[in-house]
Amino acid sequence: MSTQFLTDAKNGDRRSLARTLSAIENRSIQLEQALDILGPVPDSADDGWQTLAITGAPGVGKSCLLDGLLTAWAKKGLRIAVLAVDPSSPRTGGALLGDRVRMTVVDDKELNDRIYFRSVATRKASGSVPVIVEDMTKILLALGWQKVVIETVGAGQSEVRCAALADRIVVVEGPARGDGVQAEKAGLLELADAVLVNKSDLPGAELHANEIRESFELGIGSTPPVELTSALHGTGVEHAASVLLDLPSSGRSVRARWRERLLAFHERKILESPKLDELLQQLAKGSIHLDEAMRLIGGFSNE
Ligand SMILES: Nc1nc2c(ncn2[C@@H]2O[C@H](COP(=O)(O)OP(=O)(O)O)[C@@H](O)[C@H]2O)c(=O)[nH]1
Ligand SMILES: [Mg+2]
Repeated sequence: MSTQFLTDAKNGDRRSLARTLSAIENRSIQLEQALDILGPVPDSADDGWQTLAITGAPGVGKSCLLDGLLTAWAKKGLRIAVLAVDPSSPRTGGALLGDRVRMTVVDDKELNDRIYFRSVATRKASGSVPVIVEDMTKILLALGWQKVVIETVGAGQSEVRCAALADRIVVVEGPARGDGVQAEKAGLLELADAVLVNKSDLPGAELHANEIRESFELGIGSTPPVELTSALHGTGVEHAASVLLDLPSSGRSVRARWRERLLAFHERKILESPKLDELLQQLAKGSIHLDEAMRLIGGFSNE
């Protein structure tokens, strides 16, 4: 396969960038192969973040909010790429199209050379979505995008793992629905370096922000910033943009994040093992046990 598109992507051609990401998405090239041509993934230049996840339930306003945040960051001169991950929708419809439609910044002639938007069609993805998203993120950083933002819904293991790839995690919430902070939500909040309670133009937003602050105070460790925003009216969005840009990693989230990354790493080893098919066959026949299968996959220490 010709790798001219990699060279063109490196020279700033957006269509070639799209093609590069598609090749990563459908596994027709390996990350290492691409990085040989693109050059290495740079280390973070300062102690700020290179990757940020925006996560939360569908419909809370992640995409609208992200549009406002990107506008504020692009105005500061930052070059930012977005990967919008949506498990439920084919590329031609549903929320994926919705995510792109919300990104008015992409159509802003003053700012759009600093923004790149890409959706990840997870239904089409062959392989583990967090692995694909991780590789795409590395490609974007290697190509000189200063920051990569991953938008992902905060339900389901695969989506939480996509979020856990990022240096910082922002959880977006909506106004109170009268059920307080449920255990399921608490699990996601455990990963949060900041919480944005969006739709502050609707009743119950302030109440929910307080419920979240209280639930953090009951837990151990530091309380991350909890900010109110209205993406619809732009209220609080610029403030949130500056809070997020300088956001430190909350000590509490670090362990939770590494737990997710460890699990993802483990999964990657299994899914990418050349022995996987054969081992699944043997497991199905009952000729080996799970622990033997794990041992045969290898790559795990303590053997
Ligand atoms: N009232 C109100 N509606 C909002 C706000 N932000 C987003 N929405 C609406 O919420 C819906 C879902 O927004 P979207 O950004 O697609 O949510 P996502 O699924 O979390 O990405 C859309 O109809 C938005 O117009 C807000 O601040 N206030
Ligand atoms: Mg969205």
